[in-house]
Amino acid sequence: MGKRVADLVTEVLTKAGVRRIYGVPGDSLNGITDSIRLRNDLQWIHVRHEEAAAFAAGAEAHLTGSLAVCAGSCGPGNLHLINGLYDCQRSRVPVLAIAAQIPSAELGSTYFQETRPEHLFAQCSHYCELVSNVDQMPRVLEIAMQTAISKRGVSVIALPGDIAMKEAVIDHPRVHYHEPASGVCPSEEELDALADLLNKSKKITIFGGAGCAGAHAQLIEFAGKVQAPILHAYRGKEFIEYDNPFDVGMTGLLGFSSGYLAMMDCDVLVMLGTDFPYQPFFPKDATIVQIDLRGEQIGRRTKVDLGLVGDVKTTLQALLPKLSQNSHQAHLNECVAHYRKTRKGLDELATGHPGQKPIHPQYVTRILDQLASKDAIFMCDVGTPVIWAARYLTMNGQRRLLGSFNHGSMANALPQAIGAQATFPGRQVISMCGDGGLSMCLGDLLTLKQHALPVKLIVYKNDALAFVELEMKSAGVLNFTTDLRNPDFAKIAEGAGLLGLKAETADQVEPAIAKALAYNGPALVEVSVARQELAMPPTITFEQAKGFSLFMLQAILNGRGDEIIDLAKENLLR
Ligand SMILES: Cc1cc2nc3c(=O)[nH]c(=O)nc-3n(C[C@H](O)[C@H](O)[C@H](O)COP(=O)(O)OP(=O)(O)OC[C@H]3O[C@@H](n4cnc5c(N)ncnc54)[C@H](O)[C@@H]3O)c2cc1C
Ligand SMILES: Cc1ncc(C[n+]2csc(CCOP(=O)(O)OP(=O)(O)O)c2C)c(N)n1
Repeated sequence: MGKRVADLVTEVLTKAGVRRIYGVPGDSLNGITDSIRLRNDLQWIHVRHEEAAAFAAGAEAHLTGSLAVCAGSCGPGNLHLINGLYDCQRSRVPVLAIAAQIPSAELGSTYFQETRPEHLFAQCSHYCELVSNVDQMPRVLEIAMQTAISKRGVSVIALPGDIAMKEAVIDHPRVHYHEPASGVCPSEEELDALADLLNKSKKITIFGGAGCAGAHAQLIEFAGKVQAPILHAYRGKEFIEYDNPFDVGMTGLLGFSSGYLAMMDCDVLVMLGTDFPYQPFFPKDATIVQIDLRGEQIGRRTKVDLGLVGDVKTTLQALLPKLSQNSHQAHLNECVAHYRKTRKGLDELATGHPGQKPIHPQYVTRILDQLASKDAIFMCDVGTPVIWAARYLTMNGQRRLLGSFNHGSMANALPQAIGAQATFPGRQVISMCGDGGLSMCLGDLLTLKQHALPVKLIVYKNDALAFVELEMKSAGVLNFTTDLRNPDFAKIAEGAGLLGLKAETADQVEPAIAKALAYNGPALVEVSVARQELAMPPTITFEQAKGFSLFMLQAILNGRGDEIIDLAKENLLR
């Protein structure tokens, strides 16, 4: 027998630069895993839950910009991929999922484990096709890969196990892949209109997002020319915040008041490559310009007065020569001064003294930030770790920061770390885990040991689903269903073959994190942090304030006044 379809799949993938596939095996995947066994240029990363495989592939794709691959066996095996693939699709990272399918002759008979991947994955992919005939290969695979790469998102091929084992008809790759590198620029007339607007405006604010990746120099030059403060949406933090004298932080519920002020108090807001989703944080009266690579993004979140299709770097390069130097500095100075004040206030919360318990999570993150290497890759779980990462991690152009920012799924940080560490074995990879988040994907601690991935996990143990508690409080709802009776995570880590450490008082934080970071292998540090640490939004609206007092009233009426006193102690009386 000549080359099998499965061998053709692995050959096409490796020729396109794919070096590993994350997944869990199963008989419908036997062709693929057997083909990997016969190669020495493709690694199988065996995770313990397929969702972790999809998150791991997403992290690899995010960090490298290149196609990454995950796989699941038929039915439940590939169903488990779905949540992670949603995350990849919403983060716009190129990922191919191989969803193995039941034997092709059984399709349509409600056979054992039968599902319809073409339907199931339709919403979280740009392309999803069943391979029902060997003649379709490698074309369907290549279309899937090309679509994931050029549309930046997920493609799925549903591959019946029997077809993977059949002899391939065409036995060689047909397409040479390269990363899209074309510059997209608005027309001359559009740039002139934008330059006219900016040249006659005094109070301009720039709101940048992940689309500013690779355009740092142009962004800084632009801000200097128009004398504008720069605030960022969360996914833009790693690309915008560093070496940036115009930085005024973030806006949104977990942003800073300085970001909020810069956004609300401008005449012209220039959105650059951001899809920041929260409408109430956009100004109502300002003239709004939006520049995005994808035309369909324009006007999605706010009214837009001038929408231009272009990539940030090319557009700014073409725009800059058309701009005159703005001589009005008051707005910029005011916003930057406000930012300094806000930053100082935030830094004052990041304190710890010997014997102090519970530990402030801000302090933990500050220490982590100080001890982590210059090119560390951080992941933060959805939960309060997103707040601490946004406020206390310092980016520098080399460090990276990943989360499930657009999809907002819990339990992302450990699986994303698997992908990051497998791809960059020599870099420090650090997961900031919630206790709820970690316990949701606990099985994949074992993957760290199995693949010798020296990931460092910092567990913010607050014995609660604390982020939900904050949401409940501001909505005026009493906390319920949010308690966690936690295990000893350090002992669990030890049992799984990791180094397990604990910090129960503030003075134990630094030595424990330092020891974990220096350890030559995977390590977990369980830190007992305050449960009631309030993460105040940048400005409290009347509705939120009302909700908070309502909560207090409810708590007191329900005989839980002690909780209010705790809240006050931890936040107001510090
Ligand atoms: C619990 C929780 C709370 C959160 N709270 C906040 C908050 O308070 N504040 C906040 O900011 N975020 C918050 N987030 C994150 C938020 O949900 C969004 O993920 C984030 O704001 C989006 O960031 P972004 O616009 O940079 O990235 P994206 O949403 O990825 O948008 C990037 C945009 O850039 C475009 N683009 C890509 N490449 C280019 C290019 N080369 N040139 C031009 N355009 C390009 C894309 O088409 C897209 O429109 C929170 C997330 C969670 C989970
Ligand atoms: C898969 C999933 N389930 C539920 C939620 C809703 N949710 C958002 S944050 C959160 C709590 C996270 O708790 P934990 O990981 O312990 O972090 P903490 O906020 O306590 O620091 C929950 C339940 C979600 N976003 N994703």
